Amino acid sequence: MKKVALIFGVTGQDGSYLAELLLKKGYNVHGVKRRTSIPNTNRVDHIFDSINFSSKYFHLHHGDLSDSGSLYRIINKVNPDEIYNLAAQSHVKISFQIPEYTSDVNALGTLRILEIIRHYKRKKIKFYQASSSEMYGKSKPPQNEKTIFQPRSIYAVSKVFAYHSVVHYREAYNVHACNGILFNHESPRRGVNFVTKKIIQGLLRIKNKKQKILVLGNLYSKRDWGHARDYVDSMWKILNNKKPDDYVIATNKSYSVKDFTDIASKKIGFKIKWKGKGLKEVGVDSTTNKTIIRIDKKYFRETEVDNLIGDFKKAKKILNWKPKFSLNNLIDDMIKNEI
Ligand code: NAP
Ligand code: F7E
Repeated sequence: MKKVALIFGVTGQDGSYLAELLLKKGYNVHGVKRRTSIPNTNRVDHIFDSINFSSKYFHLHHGDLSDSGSLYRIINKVNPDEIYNLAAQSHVKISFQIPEYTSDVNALGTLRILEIIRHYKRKKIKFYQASSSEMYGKSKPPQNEKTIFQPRSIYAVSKVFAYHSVVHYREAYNVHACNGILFNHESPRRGVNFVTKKIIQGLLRIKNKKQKILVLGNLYSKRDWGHARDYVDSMWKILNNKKPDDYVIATNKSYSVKDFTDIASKKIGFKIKWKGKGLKEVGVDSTTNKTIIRIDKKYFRETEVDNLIGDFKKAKKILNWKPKFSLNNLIDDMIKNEI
């Protein structure tokens, strides 16, 4: 009998890679998409006519994390062995503008699924929760499973609620529930308003004379950036380890937004010279002497997470997981696909 997996957030970056991975492993994969006014399935459409997987084992259902009835209906219909909750309002900056919606989906949405699993009678369902390095906020790097959470946004606060709900349902009701505390991970499928994709897309458009300038926010925050392909692999390993537990998934290397911009621009064929300070800092292309990068305060956050470096020793030891992609490989992959 094929194992059945249900992915909330299947239309997102991670959901689409996870669906491919589980199909390759022989799962019957069900995904939940929310209603949008224009199609939101472009990251998974290829699965339906791929020669690598059999699309007869891939199914989509309409549902929404803010709608308990839809969650109950889908779980009851699909009767899954494993649920991966990757659905979220995942943009940190936007969570400052829509805090209530972000909390409803990210925090209560997770609780809604856990509550259904707790009362589910037909089988024991394993549950994976997409927790985030943003939860560490102000805590100094390197961060591991024992580091305290000091969230700096409602996005992070909502993820801390979800994290603790998972631990609580595991301890109080013996649910096989796990948190993957994933540090930033990117890919060609990354949303266009996250900084890595914005930088690569922007610089390539400038190179091709389709855009004049790339406007960024804080260049000095540091992130531990991995590749989404590596990270979805960890999700499956976390959920399929005998003992349910929580794991940090990261590369243990950290770069600033400025470092990322420098590496990507070199690969794309620019030689950037930085001039000025603060909001007046600009990136000038030395070949043409034109300013191609400037800073705008609208992209800064009210409170920033300054430095994230994940210590993934526990995942390495217990799950035998480690990242395959370096930052260089990640940027190459993103540039190649963007072209
Ligand atoms: P993403 O590309 O933004 O995908 C989020 C998914 O959630 C999309 O499928 C989205 O649907 C869906 N969604 C949003 N609101 C929903 C709702 N109300 N009901 C049902 N589905 C909803 O995010 P990602 O980068 O793949 O990240 C996956 C998960 O990991 C998220 O929970 C994120 O917070 C978390 N995380 C991400 C990172 C990272 O660096 N990528 C790191 C740590 C944790 P649409 O396609 O319709 O928008
Ligand atoms: O910002 C700075 C910004 O939006 C990274 C999500 O997947 O990872 C992601 O959250 C850094 C921040 O990702 C711009 O201030 C500068 O310091 O790409 P980002 P994020 O906020 O780290 C975590 C782990 C998640 O869980 C989230 O779901 O880049 N930055 N200039 C900018 N950021 C954006 N978006 N746009 C800029 O123009």
